[in-house]
Amino acid sequence: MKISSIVLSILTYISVDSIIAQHNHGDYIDLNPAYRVKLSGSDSFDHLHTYQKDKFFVEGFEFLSDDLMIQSAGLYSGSEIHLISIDHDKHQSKIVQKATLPSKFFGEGCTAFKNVIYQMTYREKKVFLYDQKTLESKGTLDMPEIMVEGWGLTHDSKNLYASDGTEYIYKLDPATFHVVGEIEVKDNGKNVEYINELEYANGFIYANVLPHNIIIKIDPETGNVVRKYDFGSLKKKMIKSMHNLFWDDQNNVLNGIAYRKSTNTFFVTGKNFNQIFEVMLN
Ligand SMILES: [Ca+2]
Repeated sequence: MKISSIVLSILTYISVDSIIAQHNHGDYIDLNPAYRVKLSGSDSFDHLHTYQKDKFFVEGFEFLSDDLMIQSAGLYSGSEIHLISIDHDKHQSKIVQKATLPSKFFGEGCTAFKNVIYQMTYREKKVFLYDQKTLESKGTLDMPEIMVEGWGLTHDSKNLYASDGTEYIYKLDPATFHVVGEIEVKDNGKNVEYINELEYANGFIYANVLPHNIIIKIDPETGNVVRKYDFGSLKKKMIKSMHNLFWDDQNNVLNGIAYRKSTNTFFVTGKNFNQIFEVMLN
């Protein structure tokens, strides 16, 4: 090989590698804080109630009915899918049923569509399916190649929507989990990467953004962020009440948004949070 071709190969390698780093479209998402998007500001919301909950590494959160929720709990050797009953008078929640993932799978976003619960995995490229009532296994599907990892999941009346840690939200066919469209999320023209847990409500997609305390509201037609809600002060109050000297603020981030139709409110939680905040987003 001539010296010039060696130099060319090195240059090609470096430039391809840096593009991957910039767009996070490598094998895995780079969690280097230097790549993290800056988000600030808050639109107003009303904090209505605080519900107590058991602490889990929450990766998915959604209402099945008025007083029953699904929750996906992550981590290797600790991943589960939960049915949680909600007591709206006592403001308490309780796991009433659960299924456990094999230890080599890390549970991620979950959603229920036509009586089937879908639970994605972080880097294992599999989606686990369960019967919505019994949590009996309904098999698995493969995640699309284009998705780098599995992060958040939600649905509208026709499709599922999944995030993979990049600035993209993929629209999926529920029968096959194949990509049928994509949304590129932008805030004032700048890509918002690290899109995490998702919730579809009233024509918009609400999303957590790692590692922020901010929930963004996205117009799925344009990908534009139209509202931002900062939960930093509610989280701080919760941490104070926990009296936990070893609280890991880096990992215990806001993650988990569930829309309750009957009250038009959102139930918001996070990784290892012992509370759910019920809020009205303005
Ligand atoms: Ca959700």
